[in-house]
Formats: sequence, structure tokens, C-alpha cells
Amino acid sequence: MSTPRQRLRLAVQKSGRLSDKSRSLLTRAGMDCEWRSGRLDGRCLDFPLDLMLVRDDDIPQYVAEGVCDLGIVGRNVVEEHFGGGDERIQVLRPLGFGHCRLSVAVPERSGVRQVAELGGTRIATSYPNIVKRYLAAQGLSAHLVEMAGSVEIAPALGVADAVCDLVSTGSTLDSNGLRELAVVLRSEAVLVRTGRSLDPVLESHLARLQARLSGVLRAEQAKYIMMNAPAEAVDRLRGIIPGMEEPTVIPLGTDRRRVAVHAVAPEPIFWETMERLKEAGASSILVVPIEKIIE
Ligand code: PRT
Ligand code: ZN
Repeated sequence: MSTPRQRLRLAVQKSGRLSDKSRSLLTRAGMDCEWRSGRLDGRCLDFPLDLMLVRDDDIPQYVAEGVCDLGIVGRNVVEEHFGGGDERIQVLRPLGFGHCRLSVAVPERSGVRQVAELGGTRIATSYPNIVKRYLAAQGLSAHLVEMAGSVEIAPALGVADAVCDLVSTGSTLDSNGLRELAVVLRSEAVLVRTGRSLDPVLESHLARLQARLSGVLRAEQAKYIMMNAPAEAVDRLRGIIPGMEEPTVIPLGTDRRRVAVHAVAPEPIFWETMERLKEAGASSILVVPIEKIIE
């Protein structure tokens, strides 16, 4: 009988828009991985984690089949290959990078002004399954022209009336004379796991990995805020910082009327928020970054 595998296997994009940020996230979560150039695998030195470096389109399949336990991939790719509630793969959490949207766009001069008018048109896309589901949900049917890349040039070539493609800044649409009509899906990189059951040892490694990722992602968003204020202003101050946890309130010296307020704010603190705190009576307001959080 062979001994069960002791190390998690994670599939990440070999080279492309998600690769550097996937690597950087693992490093920030304290997983120092060896990436040797030209190799299709990597190894984490201080965590039981092995990496498979592959094309992003292959990641959902590897994870669904259990070749890898986990993957880091765009939600758009997961939805295209295993969308609509397929249980062979589970999205565990968003990872805060690789943001984009899958949008329908038409040429500037097109008479199509709303989604309802897409029925019967030719739509070029690399995401036929997502587009089919989207149109069906609107009670529409259209002719899909499947393209592996350069979708944005399809209308100019005369092979499609509309496109459905990924957009981030919108400059590709602009430079091809296309007008965004509707957002079909909002996407970012996500951590996925296989729907298959894992050995308890691997499950416990996965729980640790998830806790580390949550810790680092929460910490990057969160800020530690400190200020001085009159004691009676504390309730007002709490209302100003969205989602602020119960603050620590410390009396200042022997004067019980003034306090120091310390708290973790789960979201970034903008200048406007600091100005409102000042108006509500706070002074010496300090906002500092948090490196790590463990609940
Ligand atoms: O070689 P491999 O198959 O692994 O990579 P790939 O070439 O298929 O994918 P890659 O590296 O281009 O993208 C990987 C993932 O990044 C995608 O699946 C998305 O989840 C995410 N992502 C985020 C994007 C974009 N932003 C993006 N802007 N993927 C593609 N684009 C393209 C889009 O297709 C269009 O051509 O960028 C253009 C639009 O960008 P803007 O800024 O002009 O709007
Ligand atoms: Zn790809």
C-alpha cells in the first residue's frame, strides 16, 4: 500500500498576467517557493506545498480531476469550464488581484443600444459557455463565433456584430472603436480547490494555508488607527469608521475626560474619513499599516 501524499499540490499560471502576483501572494503569506526557470514544477521550502506551473486554461480541469488539490486562476476561467454550480471544483476565496470584467461590446456606430437587442446577432467570444448562460438568462439566443484570441477585431473583419471579452482599463475597446454595452461577469483571481475529498493531513495543511492567505489579505486591507478624543466623542467616532471593531479606549493621564482610542479598521482609511474624525473631536490621528493578523 502506498503512503498517502503529504504535500498539497497547487496549480498556478506559468507565465501571464496572474503569475507574478500569484507568486508574490505566496511569498507574502510566508511560503518561500523555489521557481526554477524552464521547469513546470516548483517546491515550497517551508510549507508542505508543491507547485505546478501551467497555462491558466488548464488549471480548472487539473483541479476538478484531482491532479492538483488547489489552483489560483481567474474566476472567468473557472466559470467558463465549470460554471453553473459544478461541484467538481469549489471557489474558496477571492485573492484581490487580476481584476477585470467580461463585457459585451458593440461597434460605436452599431444600432444596438441594449442587451435585449442582441438576439439574433453574431457575438465573437472566447467564453462561449458563459455567454450562452448569460443570453439564456435574458431569454435571448445569438450566434456565437468562438475565437481563441484577438476577439476585439472580429467586428472590423465583418465576422461578428458584437464581442464579449475581458476588459480592465477599457483601452482595447476604445482603440478598436467598440462601445461597452453590459457587464456579463466581474472577475478576479480566486483560490479554487478540488471537489474531491482530501486526505485529513492535506485538509489540515489547506486550513493553515487559507488562514495565512486570509491573514495577509485582511492585513493588507486593514489599518490600525489611533487618536485622542474627549470621552464623550467615542460613540460618534465609532460611527465614522466603517466596520470598525470594538475600539480600545484608554484614559489619558489623570484627566478622565480625554481618552486615547485605538482600533483595527477593516478597510483603508481615506483623508475624508480622517477629516470627519477631526470634526467629531479627535486629534493626533495616526493611521498605520498592519503586517499580519491571526484571529
Ligand atoms: O498562456 P496562458 O493561457 O496561461 O495565459 P492567457 O494569455 O490565456 O491569459 P492572460 O495571462 O492574458 O490572463 C490571465 C487572466 O488574467 C485572465 O483569465 C483574467 O482572469 C485576468 N485578466 C485581468 C485579464 C485582463 N485583466 C485583461 N485585461 N486577462 C486578459 N485581459 C486582456 C483582454 O482579453 C483584452 O485583450 O486585456 C485586453 C483588455 O485590456 P484593457 O486594459 O485594454 O481593457
Ligand atoms: Zn489562457
